[in-house]
Amino acid sequence: MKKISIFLTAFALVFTVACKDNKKTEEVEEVKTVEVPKPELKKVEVHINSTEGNAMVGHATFVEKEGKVSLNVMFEGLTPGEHAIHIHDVADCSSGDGKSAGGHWNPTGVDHGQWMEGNAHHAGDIGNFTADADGKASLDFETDKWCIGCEDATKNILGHGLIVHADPDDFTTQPTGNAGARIGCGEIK
Ligand SMILES: [Cu+2]
Ligand SMILES: [Zn+2]
Repeated sequence: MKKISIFLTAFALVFTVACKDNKKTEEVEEVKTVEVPKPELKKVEVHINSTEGNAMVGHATFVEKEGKVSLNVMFEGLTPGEHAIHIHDVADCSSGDGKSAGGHWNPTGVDHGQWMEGNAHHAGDIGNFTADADGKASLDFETDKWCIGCEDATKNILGHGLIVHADPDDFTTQPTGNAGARIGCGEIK
């Protein structure tokens, strides 16, 4: 009788261990099936360098959130007063005068103008901002007409250039807004 009970106890032990092993295997498999989605890049930082003969610098941050892109820019070294800022066609600041960035980013082929509801304007017509007596300025802008890296070429800001001008945009002169020289240039990429 004693022999049998020892045998049973041993059997029971082996069975318990086997059960535990099964459980462990199942747990590991469950963890494996959990997929962690890789977050898409929805933020772009752009350094704005001065063009030849100018001394301004700027730092722009584009962030896409819930279908809207917000833009914040901090500027230094400007002449006090109003300046235009646009997104131009090409992310290329290699020429000394900023002209390598091309004309205004205009993916839908419309007139230049002031960015407001119901008014024709280029996708890059951000507008004007004002530098203070110390030559500093900041700009905040938000729109649902841009995206960062999406498939829609009429909305995607990547691959374009950010241009700061010597003068303000008059919102009427075609196709530039008569904003004068290009004093700063940044590549959005
Ligand atoms: Cu411009
Ligand atoms: Zn324009």
